[in-house]
Amino acid sequence: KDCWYPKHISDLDRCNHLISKYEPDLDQDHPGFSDKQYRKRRQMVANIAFSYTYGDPIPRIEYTEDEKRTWKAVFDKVEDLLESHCCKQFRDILEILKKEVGFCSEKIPQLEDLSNFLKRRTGFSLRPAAGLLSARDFLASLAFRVFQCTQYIRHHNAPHHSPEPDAVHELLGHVPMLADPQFAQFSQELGIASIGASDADIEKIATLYWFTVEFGLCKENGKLKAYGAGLLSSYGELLHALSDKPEHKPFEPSACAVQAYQDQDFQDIYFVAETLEDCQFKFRRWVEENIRRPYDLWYNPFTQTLEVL
Ligand code: H2B
Ligand code: FE
Repeated sequence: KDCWYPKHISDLDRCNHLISKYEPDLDQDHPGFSDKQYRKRRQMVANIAFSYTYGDPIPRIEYTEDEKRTWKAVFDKVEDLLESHCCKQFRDILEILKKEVGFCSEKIPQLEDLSNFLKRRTGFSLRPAAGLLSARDFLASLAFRVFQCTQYIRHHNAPHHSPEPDAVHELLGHVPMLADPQFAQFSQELGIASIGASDADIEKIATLYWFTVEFGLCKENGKLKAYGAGLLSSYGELLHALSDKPEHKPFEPSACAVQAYQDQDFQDIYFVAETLEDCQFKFRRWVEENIRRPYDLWYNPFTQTLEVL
């Protein structure tokens, strides 16, 4: 049977299905569970995402002192590891973000400003998301070069770990990488591969996303570096990932797509790409050989529409 998928970028207004997992209202282990004020704030920020529709400017948030301290704590720590642990693409774009958008540890950047930055760099844009989205909705948005981005900040009692995505992770980890043209193309291809895919194939593409975009490592002059956003926004896991504690496997899509993983703690396994280009080419070949669809899709950037060929 044919399943619905977004055809035009504005159809992403319907791609906002949340997965209820690790939310402060529901999970007793969440650091914000017993903090009424935090939960109220989360609700307020979530409402911005719920009422957002395509084309709106993203409302600005006045972040609290607690939230700003959390951002600074993570930003400063990651910056200490920038040269030794982070890939060149990330390092270069962080410089540009500092110059052009005033990216710094002292203030939390606004989604609207970063979205405008990305539009000029790679045509990516951001739209606010209320929390963890279903893999299908999240991946579909990437096909339109749209990144669904949370806007709330993790609880200040646990600045260095968040079980759910938050704005620190998205803005520090994902946004710089999406400003790299080749990485932006790879991200969109992950998205296009997911359109109309079976649930089983979505699972595989989400797993590939996990071990690349979230937790990918690559080589640089013979040394390991991180390019995954889950690492680039976490001092602790950056250290862990490049240490000799976890297992490092060469990136190979067919093995990676079925690798079991958990989202509670540091990963035990990381996949290492020769280069980001190599990762993209291997993924592209894997899609051609493994994802079967009765039609071919092309994204028309002039009309921002997915067209059946
Ligand atoms: N939702 C949100 N809001 N941010 C993410 O980074 C995210 C998501 N990642 N949903 C997705 C799931 C990813 O883990 C894969 C595609 O399942
Ligand atoms: Fe992420």
